[in-house]
Formats: sequence, C-alpha cells, structure tokens
Amino acid sequence: MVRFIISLLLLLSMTITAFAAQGQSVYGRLHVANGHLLASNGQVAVLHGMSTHGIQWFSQFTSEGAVKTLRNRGANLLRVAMYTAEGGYISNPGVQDKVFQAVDRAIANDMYAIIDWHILSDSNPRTNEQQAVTFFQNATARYGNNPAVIYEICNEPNGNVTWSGDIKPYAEHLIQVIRQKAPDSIIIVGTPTWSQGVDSAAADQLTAANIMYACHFYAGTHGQWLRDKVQAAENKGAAIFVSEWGTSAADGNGGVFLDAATQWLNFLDQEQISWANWSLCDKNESSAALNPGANPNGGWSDSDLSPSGKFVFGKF
Ligand code: IDC
Repeated sequence: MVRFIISLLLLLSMTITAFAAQGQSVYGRLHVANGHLLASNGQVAVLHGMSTHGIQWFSQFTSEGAVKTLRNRGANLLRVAMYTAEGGYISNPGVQDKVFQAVDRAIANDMYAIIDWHILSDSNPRTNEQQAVTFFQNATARYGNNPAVIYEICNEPNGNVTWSGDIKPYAEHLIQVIRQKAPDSIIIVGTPTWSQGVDSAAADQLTAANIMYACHFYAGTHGQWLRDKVQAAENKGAAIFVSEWGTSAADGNGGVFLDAATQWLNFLDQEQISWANWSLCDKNESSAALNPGANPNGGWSDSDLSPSGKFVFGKF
C-alpha cells in the first residue's frame, strides 16, 4: 500500500513537472556550455515568456496580478525592457525603480527575469556607456548573484555600429562591471543590425563564461535567411537567445504573421532556443499581446488577448 502511494505520488509529481513551465526553483542556476543554456543539473533549460513594452510607458502590466497571470498561463520568463532614450533611463533614471519592481515580482513568481538596457534610437551602446555602467552597478548591487536574474546589456545596436569595433569592447567593459557582484550571471549581448548580426558575433566571440548572443526577429520581416544565420552561429559554438521577437512586421505593427511565426517557433523548439515575445501591453498595435483596455491587474481570459497574445500565450 505504502509503495503504491509512493509510486502514485511520484507519477503525479512527474506529470506536474512535465506540464508546468520549469521555474527557477526547478532549473536553478543557469549556465552556458557547448552553445546551450543549461539548468543546474546539466540538462537544457528553455525559457519562454514575454517582454514588457517600454517600462517607462507600460509598467502597469507588471503589477503583481499581471505577473502572476503570466506565470499561471505558463511563462517562466519576464523581460523588462527599459528604454535608454525616448523618455527612458537617460533622461529619467528614476525609471529603474519600475524595472526593479517588475523583476522582484518575476522572482516572487518563480520566473527568470531579463533586465534589458533597451538601446534603440541611440544606436551605439558606447553613446551612453557610462550611464550603463551606473545602471548595472545599481542592478547588481540589488540582485547580486541571484540566479533568477539575467542581464541584457544592449537591446539592438544599429546603424553604423560594428561588432568588433563597438559592441565587443562595450560588452567586455560591462561584463567586467556586472561580474563584480554577479560573477555567475548569464549575460546576453546584442548584435549588429538590430540584433540580427549573430554571424559577426559568432566569428569573434567574447571569451567570458556564460555569455549569450541576441537574435531578434519579427515574423513579417525576417525569415529563413536569419534562421540560417542562427544555425551557422550555433555551429561555431555561439549560444543564441531570442530575447525579443514579434508576430508582426519589424515596426511592431502589421499582420499578424502566424504561419511565419509558427515556422520560427518550430525552429527555436528544434534548437532549444529560449525566447521572449514583444510585448506585454495593450497598445493599439498588432505586436501587443493584450487588447486595448485590458486590465492591468491581470486575470486575463482569452477575450482580453489580441490575436498575437492568443497565439503566443498558447506557446509557453
Ligand atoms: C516599438 C514599439 C512601438 C514604439 C517603437 C519606438 O512596438 O510601440 O513606438 O518601438 O519606441 C524592436 C525594438 C522595439 C520596437 C519593436 C517594434 O526593440 O523597441 O518596439 N522592434 O518596432 N526591434 C525590432 C522591432
């Protein structure tokens, strides 16, 4: 009888683990080896979740209820996008409090959190490098070596910016800053041309441990040619993280392109690549996961989800 009960419990716990997205309590401290993101037990870890829109505009969708709902819907990752320009950290450093509040809530819900230094119109990460140093010193002073926290140091370098001349030296500097208090953290580094230039990064990789390279795609704009680049980068041993992708075109609108998105997700599943979808907000644009007017306190049913949100929430 006792044996029967024990095996029943075992079966039950295995079923639960098979269906729930693995949180930080299961995967533990992540590390990178052989081009893959691995859990503390050495098995591949796969993170699926949402990116916020700019936290300076849409922090209401990181309320306690919202983050809990996201977790209950199956996500194990929240990326907190803090723009540097456009009313973000550079002109309003106080916005970091909104970042920390969102990260705290992700941790409280057994999720991983990405802290994203969201450069965009300020295309070169070197432009605001000193501010980045200060911000990541603040973030690591708060989170230390917390295994749930992942640092993304430059969302999307673009324009006349090169990997070896600009991004790599910036990354070497920021890695050294972050590693002072968070020596074992995963650090995601953006790549040239809005984080599509994974080929340049793979050809001249950083030597620090636990580094991943960002590949960003929008299903209506980027197709097989970019998957080929990801594959080639992986073949060179580079670990890829899709820290932002959308079902829309690259401007955040249009579509949604769900067939193309399915092709992408099939590829990411096959490669066991982690992802965060743009974006958890109710803005009137097709990449937004929530319908305009959705409740900031969460509890969303399918009718609160946009066509993009329904698709993405179904893939966690
Ligand atoms: C877009 C937002 C849009 C906003 C615009 C400029 O969806 O509402 O007006 O930024 O701030 C990215 C960027 C991400 C973009 C997104 C869609 O990382 O900030 O968000 N995108 O254009 N890279 C490729 C696409």
